[in-house]
Amino acid sequence: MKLFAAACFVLFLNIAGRVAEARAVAGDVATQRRHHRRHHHHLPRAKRAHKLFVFGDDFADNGNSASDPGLGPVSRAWRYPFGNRNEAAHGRKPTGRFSDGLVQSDFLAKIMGHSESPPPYTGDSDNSDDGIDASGMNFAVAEASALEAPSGVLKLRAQVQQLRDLVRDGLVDDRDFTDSVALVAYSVHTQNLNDLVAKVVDELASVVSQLQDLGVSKVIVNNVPPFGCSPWLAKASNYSSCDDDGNMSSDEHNTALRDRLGGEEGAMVLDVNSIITNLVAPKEGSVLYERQFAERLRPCSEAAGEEGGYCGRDGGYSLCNRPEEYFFWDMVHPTHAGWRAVMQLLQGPIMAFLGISDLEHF
Ligand SMILES: *[C@@H]1O[C@H](CO)[C@@H](O)[C@H](O)[C@H]1NC(C)=O
Ligand SMILES: CC(=O)N[C@H]1CO[C@H](CO)[C@@H](O)[C@@H]1O
Repeated sequence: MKLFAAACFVLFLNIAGRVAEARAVAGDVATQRRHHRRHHHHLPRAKRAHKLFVFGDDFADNGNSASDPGLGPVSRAWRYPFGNRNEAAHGRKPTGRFSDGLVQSDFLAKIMGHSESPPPYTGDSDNSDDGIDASGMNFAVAEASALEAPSGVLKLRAQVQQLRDLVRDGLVDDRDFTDSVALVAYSVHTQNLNDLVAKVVDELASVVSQLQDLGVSKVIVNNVPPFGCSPWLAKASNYSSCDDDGNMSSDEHNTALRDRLGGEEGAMVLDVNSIITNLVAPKEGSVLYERQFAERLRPCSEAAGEEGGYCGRDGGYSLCNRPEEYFFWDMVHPTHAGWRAVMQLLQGPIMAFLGISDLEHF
């Protein structure tokens, strides 16, 4: 039976009200787990080779964006000081990740028992007749949008189409989707002009159903971070407080996303917003969060020096000495340490949703 047919079957059972359901809510994280898909979902202990398919933007991109320095800031993740904390595996070189080291998709892969994110779609020359990498594939690309971009490309949809094309070409088949996981890491700052939030959330929901129709078992969808707490907006207060208007537009998106996907079969809205809020604007006396980062709103690297400078432009930025003490790497992206902390705090709910029982340490 084709997997998408199975998905429809489960949906039918759901309508008939005969599917056992267990709902786990951890903090503000709406997690939902069905006890039954086609069989009990317990991952084998020894080797978890379940594939991860990654979609989204800078939060998850591990090398899909263009590296040409002539493109300016867009390609900065391919230049020093990006990646300067990378482990020897990457030769301490930039990899196109928007961080001093790893990004969210890497830490999700670690939770699943892989060493880092599956390879980038554009960087994978091993798409031979043997199919794709055993860990899956990363389609996320920096600056991806949900709706029509100026270039006329539906970015998230186009990423899903890339996976669909691999299926069509026989490089990905049903076996690759067995117990597979998709991450949809969309983090764009949208304001609710002309129902934009509703349109974006509709598109995200559509992307989730497209992935489920392809046969992906479980889909994790990020909610958006508190934009008002990004250095970009916190700069106005010399990095001493968050901007309420910025936060409010995040909250609008996240409320709409939760209303739309909160109870969806096989989907989980990952509450990165609460975790980041706790880490960068901890409530007074919240020892657990206050101790995590010495610098919560100030970025490790920011524009300095020459006009038009930015992190990644020669002579155009300042760089901190201890990135591990900073939550933010640059004006919008977390550091390696920032992502690690976020994903450690979300590890429990993710394990519950994916049915993983072995705790990975990272
Ligand atoms: C901003 O904050 C830093 C560190 O707290 C301080 O050294 C600096 O003087 C402040 N700048 C302004 C303009 O207030
Ligand atoms: C951490 C923080 O500053 N949160 C604020 C973000 O904005 C909303 C809406 O204005 C406030 O309620 C939060 O306190």
